[in-house]
Parts: sequence; structure tokens; C-alpha cells
Amino acid sequence: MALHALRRQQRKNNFIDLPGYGTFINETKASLIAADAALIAVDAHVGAQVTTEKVWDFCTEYDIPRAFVLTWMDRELASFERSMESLEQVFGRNVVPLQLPIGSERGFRGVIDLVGMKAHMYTLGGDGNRKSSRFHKRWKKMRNKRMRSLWKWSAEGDDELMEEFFREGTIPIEDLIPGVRKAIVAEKIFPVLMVSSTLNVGTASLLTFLADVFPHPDEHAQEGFKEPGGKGDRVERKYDDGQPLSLFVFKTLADPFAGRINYFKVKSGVLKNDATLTDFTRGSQERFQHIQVVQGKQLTEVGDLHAGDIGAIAKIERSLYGRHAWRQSGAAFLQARSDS
Ligand SMILES: Nc1nc2c(ncn2[C@@H]2O[C@H](COP(=O)(O)OP(=O)(O)OP(=O)(O)O)[C@@H](O)[C@H]2O)c(=O)[nH]1
Ligand SMILES: [Mg+2]
Repeated sequence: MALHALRRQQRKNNFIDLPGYGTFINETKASLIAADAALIAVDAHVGAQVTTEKVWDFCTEYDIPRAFVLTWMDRELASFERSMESLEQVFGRNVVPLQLPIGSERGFRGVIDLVGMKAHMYTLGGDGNRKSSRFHKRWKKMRNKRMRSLWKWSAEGDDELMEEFFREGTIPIEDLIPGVRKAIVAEKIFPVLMVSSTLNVGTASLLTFLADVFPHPDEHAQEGFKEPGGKGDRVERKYDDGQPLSLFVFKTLADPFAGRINYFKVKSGVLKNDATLTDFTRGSQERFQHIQVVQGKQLTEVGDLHAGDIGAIAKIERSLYGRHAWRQSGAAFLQARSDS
């Protein structure tokens, strides 16, 4: 597992990079629980693999919205069409592309944004930012072919939009984006995007997708209990700094230098360094000293962490790991003592 936080356009994305290799698939499952949405990387020259299905099943079990990213688009024999066929065959017709490739294999240069109707071109090995140009008329047919299920699901539950869809056969862009968002959050559709990571093609488009279309933090509510051990009234917590603190530990690692490191996710409120928290599984008190953020291999101490953040804490002798308790009770694992 590797962590990375990225600030872009006044948003912060917390990434948890998990292995796709079969041997480590249990680690992937264990840490996936800290994610609110998943990007499943798929080699564009291979298509869906056994581990792709496993990760999909984990997401279903945890009720996590997900998207596919075709990687290695610049590689020989990489194919958008074949990858789509493979994904549709395994995961069904609700796997829908939001992009089409511009160029193929070594000629892969950018993506056509099917929702926003723009072309985005990239410099090979550049900074990952894009140059946008207009949507060619000749792409329209391809777009219409690919968009049918997207239109259908985006209009679902909205009678007016549904009528328009049946009348016009399309949905206007300004209605489409919120509709697509809703359908992704509700796990009705599973979008497909694409990149070449080594050549940095498609990067800005992917990050913009994450910011605009993937679930927003305020769409996640978490139920828990007011007292340790699943006792007391039920409460709801959101990714909101204004709420009482709750967090849960999703992973404990033994590091040869730093000792035991507990990784946790702040589910609501603000965690201040040095806070004393109640362990809701064991009822004990735990002091959170030297809280840290993780960027790859780098751990940096911080004064506070906010709702939605992922942090780490070393120097607590025992493992705080409490995933099972958290899952069973639905309760936040640790909650501030001052929380009433
Ligand atoms: N040409 C090309 N090479 C790529 C691309 N993505 C990955 N690679 C190559 O594949 C190597 C491994 O990529 P990773 O991103 O570490 O692959 P991974 O699937 O995360 O691997 P694990 O984390 O070990 O499961 C990289 O060092 C690159 O050389 C791509 O889009 N284009
Ligand atoms: Mg990796």
C-alpha cells in the first residue's frame, strides 16, 4: 500500500495505491475499506483479468462506486475496443466509456471527452496538462453509439429528462454531467477512462473526472454508536470538519525502523495532534501523539488532520487495528472523548 495526497483546483484527493498482483490481493481488500471510490487499473493490451474481477467483487461487497482506467494505452497491441469488449463481457453493459482515444499504441496522444464534447491533446512525456480543442463532427456517430446507456442511466429517475431522451435521443450536456455523477455514485454505471502513465497522456482528464464526477465527500454518511462497544444511540457522521471527531484504523504495519505504524482515516471532525481518543472497540484511551501524513515513503508530522484525510501514527505499542469491529457495528472505531 502506498499513500499520496494531491491538491488540485482547490480540492484534495487522497489516493491509496493498492497492489493488483494476486499474492497481495488480501492486502488490497483490507485497505480498500478506507476508500470512498475505486479506480481499477486495467492493462489496455490485456483487458479484464482474474484480479480485476476480485477487486470488482470487493468493491461490490463494500458498496464502493468504481471506474476503470485503461493503462498502458501507448503499448503495442493496446486496444480501446478490445478492452471495452472484455470489460463489458465480464462486468456487463453498464460499463461505459466516458472517453475515446485519439491515436493508438505509440500514436496515443489524447482523449475525446464524450460527456463534455471536447478533445484533449497531450504532449508526450510532458507535464500531464492538456490542450483542449473542439469536438469534430466526424466523432458524433461514435459518440452516439457509445452514449446510449449513459444517457439512459443519467436520465433515470428524472421524468422530464427521460421524456427529452426519448424525444430527442440525447440529453443536453448541462443535464448530463449531474446525471452521470448520480449514476456513478449510485453504482448504476461504471465509467471507463484511459491513460498512458509513462507518457503522461490523459492525466489532467483523469484528475478532472475525479474532481467533477466521482462521489463528493459530503455524499458519504457513516452510521455509528455514541458509546464504545456498539452501545448508546445511533449517530450519523459525515466528512465534515464541524462534526465530532471519528476515525478508524484500517491497517497496522510493522516497520523495521519506525516500529508499529497505524494507518487511519478521519471520518468526521478534526483530529488535533496530542488528542486523547477513546478506542470504541476496547473502551480504552489512546493518545494520538505525532500524527503524520504519508506521501509515498515520506512521513511528515502535522498539527491536525481533517475529515476525509488519511493519517499515520507510530509509537503506539499495540495494534489499533479494528476493521472488523468497525464493519460489524458500523461504528466509527475511535471517537473523541469530548464527543457527546
Ligand atoms: N509504456 C508504458 N509503460 C507503463 C505504463 N504504465 C506502467 N508502465 C510500466 O510498467 C511498470 C510498472 O508499473 P506500475 O504502475 O508500478 O504497475 P503496477 O500494476 O502498479 O504494479 P504493482 O504495484 O507491482 O502491482 C512501470 O515502471 C512502467 O515501466 C504505461 O502507461 N505505458
Ligand atoms: Mg502499483
